Amino acid sequence: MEIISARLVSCSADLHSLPRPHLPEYAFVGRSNVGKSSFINMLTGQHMLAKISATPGKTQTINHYLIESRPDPLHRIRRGSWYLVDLPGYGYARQSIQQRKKWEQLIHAYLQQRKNLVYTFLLIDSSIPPQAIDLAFADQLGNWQIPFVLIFTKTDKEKQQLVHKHVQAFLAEMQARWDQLPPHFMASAKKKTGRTEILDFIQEWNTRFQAIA
Ligand SMILES: Nc1nc2c(ncn2[C@@H]2O[C@H](COP(=O)(O)OP(=O)(O)O)[C@@H](O)[C@H]2O)c(=O)[nH]1
Ligand SMILES: [Mg+2]
Repeated sequence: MEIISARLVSCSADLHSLPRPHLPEYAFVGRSNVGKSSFINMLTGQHMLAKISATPGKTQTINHYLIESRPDPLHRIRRGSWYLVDLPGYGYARQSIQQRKKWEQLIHAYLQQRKNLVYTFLLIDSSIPPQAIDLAFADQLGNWQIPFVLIFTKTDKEKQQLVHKHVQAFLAEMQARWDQLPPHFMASAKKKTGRTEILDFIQEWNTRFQAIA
């Protein structure tokens, strides 16, 4: 897939103000500081699109980016549009209980109700061992039967052996709970890896979305 353009089209603080659900949509979620903004910038090839925040846990809105793409540079006609959604991060330590409750209500309602949500991408930091809060969130997605994919971020940050160990440990924890493992990707925003695989995945599901719409 080739990205033609990407722009922020809406920031919603509640479900009533979300854009019309007519395009395939992919949501990105993860612990605050997991590298989500960096990843979104890398994926779209626009380095200023999502803010790489010095003060994490601030944004509490559901941000919709309208992406225009084509399967490859040779396809001049077969353009497609889809939404990339940046969800506010969880697990920010300095968040009040009230803020956390508000986050939960908004995100849970969005994930369970959004009709055009094709896949949710759950970002996991590969530079640290499995975190209980990430496993709990993955379990919750599974319980709600929301299709999701794992993206292991920051794969450049530690020695490859250690990264591998963390990823395998996370997958083993998942396997102990679920019959099937979700698909997973490895990515580094710094080294710009994982981009092609994830864009191809989205391309494939965009085609399926068009087939049923
Ligand atoms: N080494 C490395 N650091 C990264 C990578 N992606 C993000 N970071 C760093 O991790 C921190 C949090 O990144 P950010 O994208 O703001 O995370 P967010 O809070 O999940 O949106 C920043 O200091 C980034 O520079 C990566 O692929 N490799
Ligand atoms: Mg961010």
